[in-house]
Amino acid sequence: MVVGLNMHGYIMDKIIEIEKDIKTLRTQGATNVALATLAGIRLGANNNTKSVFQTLYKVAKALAYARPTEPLAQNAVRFIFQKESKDADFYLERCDCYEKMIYDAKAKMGDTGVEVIHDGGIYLTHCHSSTVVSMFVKAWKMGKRFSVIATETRPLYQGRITVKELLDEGLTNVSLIIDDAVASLLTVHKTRIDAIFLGADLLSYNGFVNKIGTLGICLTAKKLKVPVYCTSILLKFDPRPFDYQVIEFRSGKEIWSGAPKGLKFYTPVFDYIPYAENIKIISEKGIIKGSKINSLATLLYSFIKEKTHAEYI
Ligand code: RUB
Repeated sequence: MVVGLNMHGYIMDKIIEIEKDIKTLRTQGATNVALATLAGIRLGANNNTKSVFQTLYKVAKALAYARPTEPLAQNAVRFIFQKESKDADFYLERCDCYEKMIYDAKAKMGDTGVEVIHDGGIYLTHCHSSTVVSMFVKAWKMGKRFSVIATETRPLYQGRITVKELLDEGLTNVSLIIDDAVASLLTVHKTRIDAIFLGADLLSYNGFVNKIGTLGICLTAKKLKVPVYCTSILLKFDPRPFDYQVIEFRSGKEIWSGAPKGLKFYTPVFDYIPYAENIKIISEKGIIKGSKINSLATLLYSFIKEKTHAEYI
């Protein structure tokens, strides 16, 4: 929690609001969480505090760890706080630099991604990934004509955000299905789903993390040999061995706000999906297999493996 910081009240309030938006999912998706974290650090940097480093580091950690499986935001903390400075401008520059890294990587990845989107294709997606949406939009603007089927993604219906954004951008063949229809769609109409495009919150050595429901989709796709593209920049790499303990559980009220008293819920919001033959990662380094993630990510972004300056003090 962002509390007890030496800051002007209104700046503190704005940072608390950013944190709340991340926790309540008003700000959702790995990229948006990382950008919100940068926005919070920038606000703090404009606060004229005496203890610049300590204050900004606390803000950054609170926002980047508001949701546990967001290495894109957490790697921002590693990158920005490698060095201690009394100058707030230093941290503003580091924020700009990290944001540019995100956008450059996304642009490169988008160029690669559109190559596997073809005229007449029928593609499935799950939840709301800004990365997947921008890839579809880019391909559409290039003149490719294809269909997208999105799951509604219970309990918070992020699939509705996906279809609205695609329709707003002019895509004409967009459908929404309930999550439970995926297996039947892939089985009964399997020849008609050309590929599945998914986002990722976290990339690990052996698998990736994405919205609950992704594992079921991937297992069905594996059985039916449907290609799965996990679209993710390598800045989402977390070098630690994946630990199921980090999977976030949320309030049962998100499933049923008026539930009968005493009802219990099981509420993980993310799945961990081991890499399989049919899963490839669309990244800023091209289309790669999961086994290449570790070497490529740490070569490209060596700071991911290093301790931040703050971890030493
Ligand atoms: C969002 C989700 C997205 C990834 C990738 O879950 O699982 O697929 O975060 O998003 P939630 P992006 O709604 O719980 O945040 O491609 O925008 O980084």
